[in-house]
Order: sequence, then structure tokens, then C-alpha cells
Amino acid sequence: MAMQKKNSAVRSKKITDLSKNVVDSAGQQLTTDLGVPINDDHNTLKAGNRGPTLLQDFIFREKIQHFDRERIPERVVHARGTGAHGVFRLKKSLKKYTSAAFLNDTSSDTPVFVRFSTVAGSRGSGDLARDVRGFAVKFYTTQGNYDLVGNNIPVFFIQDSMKFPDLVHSVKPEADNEMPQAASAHDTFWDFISLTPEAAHMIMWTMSDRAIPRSFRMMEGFGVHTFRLINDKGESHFVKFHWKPVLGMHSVAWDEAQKINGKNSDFHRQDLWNAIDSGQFPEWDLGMQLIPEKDEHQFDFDLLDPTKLIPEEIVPVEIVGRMTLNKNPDNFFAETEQIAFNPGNIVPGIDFSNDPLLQGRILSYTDTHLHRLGSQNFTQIPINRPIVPAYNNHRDGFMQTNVPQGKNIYSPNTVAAGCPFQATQKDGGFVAYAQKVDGETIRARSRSFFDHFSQPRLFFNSQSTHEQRHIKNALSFELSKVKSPVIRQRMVNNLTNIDLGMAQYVAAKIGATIPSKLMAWENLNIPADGNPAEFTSVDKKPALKTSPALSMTHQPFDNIETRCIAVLAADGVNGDTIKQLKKEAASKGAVVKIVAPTLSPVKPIQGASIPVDETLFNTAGVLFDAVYIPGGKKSIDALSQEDDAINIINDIFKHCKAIGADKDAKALIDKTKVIKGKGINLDGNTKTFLQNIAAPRAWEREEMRM
Ligand code: HDE
Repeated sequence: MAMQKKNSAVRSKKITDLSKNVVDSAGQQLTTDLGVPINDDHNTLKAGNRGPTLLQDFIFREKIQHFDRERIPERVVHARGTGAHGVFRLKKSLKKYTSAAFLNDTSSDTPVFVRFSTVAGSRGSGDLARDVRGFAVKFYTTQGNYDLVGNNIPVFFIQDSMKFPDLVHSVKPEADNEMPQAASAHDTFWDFISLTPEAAHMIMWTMSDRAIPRSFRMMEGFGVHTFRLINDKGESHFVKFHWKPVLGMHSVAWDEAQKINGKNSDFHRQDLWNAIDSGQFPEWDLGMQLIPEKDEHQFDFDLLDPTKLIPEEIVPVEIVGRMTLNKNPDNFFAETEQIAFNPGNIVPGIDFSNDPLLQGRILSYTDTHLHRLGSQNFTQIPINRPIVPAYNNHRDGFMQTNVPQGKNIYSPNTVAAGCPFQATQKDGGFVAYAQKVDGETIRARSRSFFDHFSQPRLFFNSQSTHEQRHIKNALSFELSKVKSPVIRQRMVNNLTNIDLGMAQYVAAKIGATIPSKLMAWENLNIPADGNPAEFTSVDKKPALKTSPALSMTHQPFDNIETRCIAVLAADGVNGDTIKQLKKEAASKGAVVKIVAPTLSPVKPIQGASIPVDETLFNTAGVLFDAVYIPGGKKSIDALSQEDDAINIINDIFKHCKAIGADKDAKALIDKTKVIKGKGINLDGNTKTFLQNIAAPRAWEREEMRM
């Protein structure tokens, strides 16, 4: 016993950092993998000047064979992503709810690695797909790794993990021709959705602006499922996890998203990288909705149903800590590609619920890692290793890099005095929550999961006018790409269950028969191949008519930190305006980029030459949050001759972003489509211009064009 105590004390001290196995070749000779210095890395070894290459060329063999094996299978979903290191700092101890050390101790930071992703596209696809974003966080805690593998949308398409392969097969490029890439706008996806009533809520979210975020740094994150927190008395609270971005939430317009994909398909990756690189660290508050065990059945939906959310107006989100991303990875493959998240990675004080979607995920992630990373020793890869040492009797396998000591590879043993020994609950050992379980084996959905339309209706009714318009237009776009009239009509009919007006709007846009009344699921004659009960929606009267927290417009907008402003300039520009704008923007943390006809520094009327960041021909309006056009007759005359300058301004106008200009920039403005409207000020007032960027986009301008 004495020995056990001693070991546990030693364990708590051994915390390693994450920069293990770093290889830095600066100032070093080139060598083979085995350290032999190489003197010629440009030529193969040949028999004679023009002779064949020799098999004995071990340097060539090693180089080419290593190259041939560089790729590993990409993730079957969430293949496209990017990541960063950071820290999580707890603000408020949650000891009352959980024994998890990282949620008890407010004095120490927990290292984290976060990976953001899209779902449907392959590894090289564009960042701006209309899609859910993955938001996966690995906490390296003193009690082992805890993974919160969430999305930027709080609900999911399906209720049972059995349907996941079907869902993913339907949204991925179609089986015969592998098209379209990273897009849900095609027949198989909408065929599946139109036959899956439980997806209605998620569809409202994916058709909303949430699915085209301006930046990973400006979106929320959600754990989706209900989990449990368990305190040291063994008491359980249900919990829903939330991440709230400190910069607020922002999205782009759909037309903008499609153009960004062409102009810079790494837009989100680069945005995250640049923000961290320049020290403007992205931050999110961690929030929790906590529900006592006894209140499990107090809601008008089932807490275990992942297609439902708990409105914040019913259970407020309590902010408990903040995550800051402060370091870019050193190596994309070693860290971002090899990181292995798993919602099954929990620590003492956290436990699962019986959500049937979550239960399936607990299996699927490890299985994926075994396939992708090739060996059960993937936990030894530096990015996956815990910061505390792991001691157990697992042995051997491909790519074992540990060198375990001693003969004690079984338990119980006396050869090593019982080590490694089991930790008692008091010493922090993981004890599964003692949940009472009773029931017959059954392969079916609980009736408490059958209300498929109340929450999508709540979501739609909670949106502002422009948000509702975007949802209707997104549905029209997606369904207009569906070739089968039957699928299009079925989907329109289904939409009547959420909002008749929305269904009629979409029907008119896609040439479908316009429904005049609700077309209830039960009457749609859907060819159900499963339990017909699953195709019935038992609508309940929801507790709320609207939930303001579901609308992005409801979020406070008060800062322009890291927003990117294009300043169009050519020789003869008013340098004083640029100086002033740069100063005011910098004081608010915004970024100013000078965009000019060429990369040669711009010569202003007064002062020194101004370095150019981008050219009119290598960038685009969709890559900026706002545009400013300083005066200076010569500059304005030159820019007025440039189609690219006019296109930049027109795009920024079309996408309802802020436009500012000096009075004498009128000649250029007159050549564009810009007309007076919200968010546009052409009187040279830079302060008003910056305020306009902080405000939500002037989506009202879309109506001016209608
Ligand atoms: Fe995933 N999911 N998922 N998922 N998921 C994967 O694991 C799976 C689901 C999520 O950046 C895979 O390592 C099943 C919900 C994220 O590396 C795979 C089901 C939510 C990521 C897998 C779901 C997610 C994944 C593919 C239904 C939000 C990227 C590669 C039962 C709460 C993590 C991998 C990263 C990745 C399975 C549903 C989030 C195949 C079976 C719901 C953020 O294992």
C-alpha cells in the first residue's frame, strides 16, 4: 500500500509537454533515415555516364520508397480540416458537478489541440462548402485525454448511429461519377433527407448562414449530445456543452462563399493561421447547460435525442472557462492529420448518456483510427499522447515505440508488487456512473424521439427576416440542382411541415407544384423500408414560440478585431487618409491591406511610398470584410480604368459589406453599382466606416435589389 501511494505521487508530477519528438534540421547535414550523411541527393547511382540505375543505391531506394508511402487514408468524413494548439483556463470551479480535475482547478491551464473541419469534402476540397463544421477539442488533462468532438451546429441529421453510413453515402459525391465534390446539392443527399423526417431540424441549420461561417474563429461549437458530469459523491447532472466565440458570430453570403472557394480555397485555414501568427489569438468561452438527473423528463422532447436542443431561454448557458488558441502546428501531417479524436475519450467526472447516436460514435472513432493510422499504438504518436505517462499491460503491436521495463505484463502479479495497480475512486480512478438500466432487447426508436418538426419550426420562426430569406434561398439553390422531379416535389411537400410559406417559396423557385396546405408525413406515401412508425411525426406543443438565442442577428456585435479592410490605392492617392484609417483600424484590432494595380509601392500625394499587400488582379472583394477608397484625383482616375477595382467594389456592395470612400472618389464609385444604403458612407468619415464594419452586415441591401 505504501508503495502504491508513492507511485501515485510520482505520477502526478510527471507531466510532459507536447513538443516531444521535434526534429529541427536547421544547421544540420542531410542524412539517411538511419543517420548516414548523404553527399549527393540530386543524382541516382548509375553504371556509367548513361547507364542504368543500380539496385544497390540505398539512398535512392529509401527516398523513393518513403515518398511512395507518404499518404494515409483520409478521414472518411471531416477529411478537410485545420488545427491549432492552445490552452483552456477554467474560470469557475465545477467541483459541485464533476470530479474532473481540469474542471475543478482554476489555477492551472489545460493544454488543448483543436481541429476544425468540413464534413463532406475530401482533404483537398474548398473551405467554403455549405456544410457543418467540425469543432473537435482534445484536452490534455492531468487525468488523461478528454475529447469534446463537436460541431458548429447543436443538433444532428439522424437519431441512431445505424443510419450514419447511409447519411454519409448520400451526401458524399455520387457513387457512379464521384460528383459533386464537397456539396450537398445533389440527388442522393436530398433523396435521403426527403425520406428521413428526423433530419428536418438539422436541415434548417445547414441551410442557414451557420453553414457558411466567415471564419472558424467566428462560429459557435456544440457537444451536440447530452453527456453527464459526475461529482465525487457519484451524483450525476446531464450537461450540454457550448463554445461561444469571443469575436461574435459572422457568416458570408452564399454567392460570396462560392466565389471564395475559387479565389482562395484555403480561406478558413489561412484566416486561422494568420490570426494566430499575428498574435490575435482566437478565443471561445466554454458554456454548459446543466440539468439535474431528476429533471431528465421535464422537457417536451427527449434529452437523449440528438436532433433536439435545449433552448437557452429554458436552461441558460453558464460560462465556466475560456479557450485560447495561441500556437500554430509545427507540422500539418504530424499534428493536424494524425490527431485522433474520439468522443469515447472521457476522464473521471465525465460520462456518456444513452443517446443512441453517441453510443455508436464511441465505437466508430477508434475503429477509424486503427484503419487510418495503422496500429493500435496510434496513442504513442506525440499529438495523441497524454501529458501524463500511461502504464498498463498492453504490449507490442505494429510500431511500438515505447520500451516497457520488467516482466510485469499481467495482473494480478507479485513480480512487480502488483504494479501497475488499480487506482481507487478516491485516488482518481475512473468509475462508470452507476446508472440503473432495465428493459427488453429491442431494435426500434423510442416514441419519445418522434416529434420531428416542432424544433425546426422553432428554429425557423426564431430567425430574422434576412435569415429566413437565406434559408429559403439555400433550399431553392440546393433543390434546383436535384435532377429528379420526384425528389424535388417530395422535399417541397415535406417542408410544409415546417412552414407552408417557405415550402411555397421554394416550390415556385424550382418549378414544383406549389402546396396549398400542410402535407403531413403520414399522408405522403413514402416508401418506407424500415419501421413505419419512424416516419410518423408526433408534434408536441413546444414550450416556446421563438428562441431569440437561435438567431445570429440576436448576438451582440461590438468589435471589428481581425476584420480585414481593403484600401484601394494607386499613385497619387491621399496618403493622409490611409495613415489615419490605418491608425484608427489598428486601435480596434482590424487589419488594413493596401490593394493596388501592381506590387510596386504606391506613391501618395504626401509622404513616403506605401507598401502594397495585394494587387487588384490577384485578389477579390470576397476576401475582405469591407472596402475603403481614399481620394486623390490621379489615384481615382487610374483605378477607374481597372475592371478589377470595379469588380471588388461591386462584390463588396452585393454582399452587403461596409463601403467607405472619400468625397473625391466619386468618379470611381459612379462606375460601380453602389447606391446609397445602410453600411455605405461616401463622405470620408473613417470613424463611421469602422462602426459600419462592427455592425451586422447590412442584409437589408439585398431587398433593394429584389
Ligand atoms: Fe463523427 N466521425 N460520427 N460526428 N466527427 C468522425 O472519426 C461518426 C458525429 C465529428 O477533426 C470520424 O477520426 C459516427 C456527430 C468531428 O479529426 C468517424 C457518427 C458529431 C469529426 C466518425 C458521427 C461528429 C468526426 C472520421 C454517428 C458532432 C472530426 C474520422 C453515430 C457531435 C474529428 C475520425 C477530427 C469524425 C464517426 C456523428 C463530429 C468515422 C459513426 C453527431 C468534429 O469515426
